[in-house]
Amino acid sequence: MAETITGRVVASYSLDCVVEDADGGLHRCLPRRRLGRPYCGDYVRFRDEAGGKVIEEILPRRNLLARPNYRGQLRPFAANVDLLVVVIAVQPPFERGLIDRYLVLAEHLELEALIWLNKLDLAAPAQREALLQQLRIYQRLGYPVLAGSSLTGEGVAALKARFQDKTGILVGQSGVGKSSLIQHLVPDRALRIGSLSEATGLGRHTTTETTLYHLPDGGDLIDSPGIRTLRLGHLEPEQIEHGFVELRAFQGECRFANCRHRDEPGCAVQAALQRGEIDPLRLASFHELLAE
Ligand SMILES: Nc1nc2c(ncn2[C@@H]2O[C@H](COP(=O)(O)OP(=O)(O)OP(=O)(O)O)[C@@H](O)[C@H]2O)c(=O)[nH]1
Ligand SMILES: [Mg+2]
Ligand SMILES: [Zn+2]
Repeated sequence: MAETITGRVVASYSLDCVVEDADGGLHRCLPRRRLGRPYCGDYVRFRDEAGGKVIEEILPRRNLLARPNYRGQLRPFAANVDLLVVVIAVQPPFERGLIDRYLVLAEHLELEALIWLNKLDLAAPAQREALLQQLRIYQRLGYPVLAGSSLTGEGVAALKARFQDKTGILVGQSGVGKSSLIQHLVPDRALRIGSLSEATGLGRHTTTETTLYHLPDGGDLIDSPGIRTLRLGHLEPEQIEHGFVELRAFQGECRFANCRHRDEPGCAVQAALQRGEIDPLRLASFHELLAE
């Protein structure tokens, strides 16, 4: 029997997927029936058999990202992601609540997260300063905040550098410039799609659901059409609380074990808020997420 080869799923279609081996070779593979579905980003072992290439094993995943389908059910689409880039822009204006939501997701999935403020070319110096000031809270919490423009390319090199040895995805509301940014990060995107179509033998017009691209200077990016609708599935209050890094420090400090940090007596979080140690907008986001 042929040896198994280790590779990574770089494109997934409805039935089969494309696996890339260590030398960059692309292989169209079908999973063994009992295996379940491999997703883009999965590391797998496959075997070249007479009838075709067959995935024998999906190696343990670090995480699995899901998004809702047209019926609102969560469906996985990407595995083994390290970095979540939250894209916001000068225009359309951003809401801090949405940023917080993405950061809770990142903490829940144990992803590194960073914030990229795009379309900086549209802001005069004073407005730039004001916007970055609004985002300073995230830097204080430990999330890198980068800014630039996918139109002029300003700042993009610093963003690229963050992908080194990582698999990242971009999320953010419609119109912030995710697709434009991907053009910068993966300039040979069309070439990649071409060779993937060749590997599947399905022709150039097959729509991949999800694709993993290599950045020229290192690192990978997983892109998927519906990625922007990435959202929190059902999370328990404890999980939401865990997603706010500044609240973790107070775990077990409130008088009541199930304290939601509103107006309960002996609340350590409210006390920290009074001392100015907790940002009121962050606490408001926390309460908003709890209420859903
Ligand atoms: N001025 C300026 N315009 C930009 C920049 N980046 C993108 N745009 C424009 O903003 C619009 C939206 O950009 P897209 O890249 O399509 O945004 P998107 O996030 O992919 O949007 P969806 O696919 O709907 O989620 C386009 O008209 C872009 O040309 C930028 O850095 N500066
Ligand atoms: Mg887009
Ligand atoms: Zn409390």
